[in-house]
Amino acid sequence: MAGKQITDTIAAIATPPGTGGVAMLRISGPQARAIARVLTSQKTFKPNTILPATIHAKSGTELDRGMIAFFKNPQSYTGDDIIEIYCHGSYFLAQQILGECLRAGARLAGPGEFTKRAFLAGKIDLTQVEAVAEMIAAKSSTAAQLALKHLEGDVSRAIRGIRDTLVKTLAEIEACLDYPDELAEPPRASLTKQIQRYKKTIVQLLADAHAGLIIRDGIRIALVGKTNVGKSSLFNRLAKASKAIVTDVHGTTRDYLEAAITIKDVALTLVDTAGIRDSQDQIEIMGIARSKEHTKTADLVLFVLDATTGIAEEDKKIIAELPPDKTIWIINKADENSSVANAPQDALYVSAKTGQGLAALEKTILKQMDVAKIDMSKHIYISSLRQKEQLIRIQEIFERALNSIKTVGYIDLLAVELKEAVVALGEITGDEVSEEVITHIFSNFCVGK
Ligand SMILES: Nc1nc2c(ncn2[C@@H]2O[C@H](COP(=O)(O)OP(=O)(O)OP(=O)(O)O)[C@@H](O)[C@H]2O)c(=O)[nH]1
Ligand SMILES: [Mg+2]
Repeated sequence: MAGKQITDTIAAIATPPGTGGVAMLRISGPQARAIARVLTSQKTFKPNTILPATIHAKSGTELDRGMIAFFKNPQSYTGDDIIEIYCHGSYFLAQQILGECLRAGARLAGPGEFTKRAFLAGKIDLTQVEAVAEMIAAKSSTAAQLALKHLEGDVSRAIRGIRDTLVKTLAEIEACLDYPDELAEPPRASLTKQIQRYKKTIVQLLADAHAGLIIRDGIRIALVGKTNVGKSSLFNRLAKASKAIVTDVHGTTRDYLEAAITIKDVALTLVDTAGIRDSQDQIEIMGIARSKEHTKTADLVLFVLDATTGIAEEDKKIIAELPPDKTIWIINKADENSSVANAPQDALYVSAKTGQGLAALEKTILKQMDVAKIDMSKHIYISSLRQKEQLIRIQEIFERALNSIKTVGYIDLLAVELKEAVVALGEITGDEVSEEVITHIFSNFCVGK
C-alpha cells in the first residue's frame, strides 16, 4: 500500500469552522510551493521556518497579512511538500484563501486525506492513523493520553512483535513442507508454547480493550428513582452546575437532562431522569417512559433512594426492573438519616445537600466502569472496535492452530493457520489491508487532517 506516487496537490482549512484567533490552511503536494508563490509575498521557502507573508488573491487584491510555513518532503506530515498558511481567524477569510488555493491549482482535500497520504507514504501505520482521529476526538485528558500512546505506536509494536516471529516460524514450517526429507519438523512442544504465549498476549489485549473503549467513549450513567429522592440535586452536584430544576414538589423533572462530566479525568455522560411513580398526567407519563428506557440503555444506573422515606412501595416496583449487574444503590439525604432498613450492604449513603459520600460514589463509579486500575505504563489499552474485532479473529485462529498441533500431519494445517494469523495481524497495522477498510477509516475523519 505504501510508496504510491503522489501527483496532485491538495488543500484544506485545518482549523475548525467558526471564528478564532488564527485560522490555518494546509497545502500538500508537489505544487504546494508554486501555489504559495502565486498567493503570497514569499517567493523562497526555508524548510521548517515560519515567515511573515502578505496573502493576496491571484488577481493581486490583498487579503490578509499572516504567516507561512514550509515543510519539505519527505520530512513532513504527509511526506510531500507542505505549505501552511496562517491567517486571521475569520472563517470567511480562510475560505476565501482556500478558494484562491484551488484557483491556483490545488484540489480540495477529502476527509483525513493528509493523514491518508502520511499512511500511504509509510510515515505512520493504521493504528496510528486511528490514533490521530482518537486524539482529535478526545473528550478527557485520559482519552488524549491514551491516544498519544497509540500514536507513539504501542499497539503496533505489540502486534508487529508477534507478527515478525510468526513469519519466521511460518518460514521454518514451509521449508519443512518443501524439503520433508532434509528438514525436521519444528517440535510440537515448542510450537505449542509459542502459540500459547501469543494467544495469551491477545487475550490480555482483549481484556484491556474494555477499559480502552470506555476511556475513549466514556459511558452513560442514568440517575433513576422515585420522585423527590434528590436525583436532580445529585445530578447538579456531580455536574458542578445548577442545570436541573430542584424543588420539593414531586415530579419536578419531566424530561431527561444530560451533562458531560469527568470523574478523575474519565469522561462520562450523566443523565437525570423524571421520577418514576403512578401518574395520570400525560406529560409526566411520557417522561417516566423515558426514565425506564434510560434504565435499560444506560451503561450504569444510579438507583437513588430517599433516606427519610426508606424503601417504599414505589421503590419496590422500580427495584424489580433494575438491571442488577449495572446498578449502584444510592441512599440520598443521609444528612437526615444514616440507616435504611433492608438496603443492600453495599448501598452508598450520600447527601446531595452536604456533599457527604460523593467522593466514595465517584470511586465506586470508576470501579464499576473497570477503569479504577488503569496503568498505561504497563498495559496496552486498545480503543478501536476495528482492532478489537480483528484481535477476536486472531484469538480464534490461534485456538484452531493449537488444536491442529494435536492432530496427525499437523504441519500442513498449521502452515495455513499461521499464514491466516500473519495476514490478520498485518490488517491491524495496515501492512496488509484492503482499500475498502482504508476508505472506511478515513471517512470518519475531518477535512483538513
Ligand atoms: N436534606 C436533604 N434534602 C435533599 C437532598 N437532596 C435533595 N434534597 C431535597 O429533596 C427535594 C427533591 O430534590 P430533587 O433533586 O428535585 O429530587 P428529584 O429526585 O429530582 O425529584 P423529581 O424530579 O420530582 O423526580 C428538594 O427539596 C431538595 O432540596 C439531601 O441530600 N438532603
Ligand atoms: Mg428531578
